[in-house]
Amino acid sequence: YVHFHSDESLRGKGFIASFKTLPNGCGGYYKSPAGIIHSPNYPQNYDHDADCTWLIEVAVNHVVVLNFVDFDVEPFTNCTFDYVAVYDGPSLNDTEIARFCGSTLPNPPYIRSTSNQMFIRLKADGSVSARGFVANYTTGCGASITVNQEDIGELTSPNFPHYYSNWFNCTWTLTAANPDDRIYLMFTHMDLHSFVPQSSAITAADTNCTTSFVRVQDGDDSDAPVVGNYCLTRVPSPITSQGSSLYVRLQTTPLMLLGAGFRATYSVLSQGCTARFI
Ligand SMILES: [Ca+2]
Repeated sequence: YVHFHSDESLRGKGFIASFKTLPNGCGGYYKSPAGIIHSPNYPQNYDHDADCTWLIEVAVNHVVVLNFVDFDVEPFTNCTFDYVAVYDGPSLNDTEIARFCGSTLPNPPYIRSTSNQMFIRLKADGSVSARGFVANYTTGCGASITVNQEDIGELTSPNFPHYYSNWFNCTWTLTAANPDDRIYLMFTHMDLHSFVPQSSAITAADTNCTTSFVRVQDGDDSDAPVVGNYCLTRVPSPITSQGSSLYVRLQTTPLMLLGAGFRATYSVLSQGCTARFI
């Protein structure tokens, strides 16, 4: 993405830039909700001295889930010669989640970021190369979110407002930055549907929100009191936490009907505001 902007006064010569694609797949910026990355030249060997970086960015308040499906990088103790490193954020300066080499699939094969960006680097030295790697990535849902007083954010199911078609089980913890404040959660969309078995041959729509639902709990973990389970197209009333946190869980099953999922906005109420209602 290149943006050129000028104001109303003073002119300059402008700029010239050239570009080229990198057909062998040495890195890139990936912004789609899901995709595949692979090492340069794959399935042929990567080049000596390869230094390739990939930045994956998914929707805000979601996480990147990376899954290696093939892996073959020159092995050596501590991966000193060639390696694939995964960082929890947008650059090399972020926490290194893992570093891999060798010819066995990374274990566990799934690597999750804690925010919506993940950075991956393939670094090779000047001798001995190998086939490299292939990895899928998808958008994972769930996050721990600290909410400041001016913040208004949104939670959505993955791919919202498009139909979901996956098995999700994800949680968001919303915590007010100021422990005296309350979390205010307001649902704007609810569209979750699924079947439940009635007998061996009959299924019925799940009207009790037992298989696909959004659950809100009044606290910061799954032990907190349940405020409600929500599904179908019933948009719940706004929810205010008793303490400074709400815990939100989305569960869907592969046996569901089409649904767009849910959307909610969150913000904080200052303690002075809620105190009047107690
Ligand atoms: Ca090497």
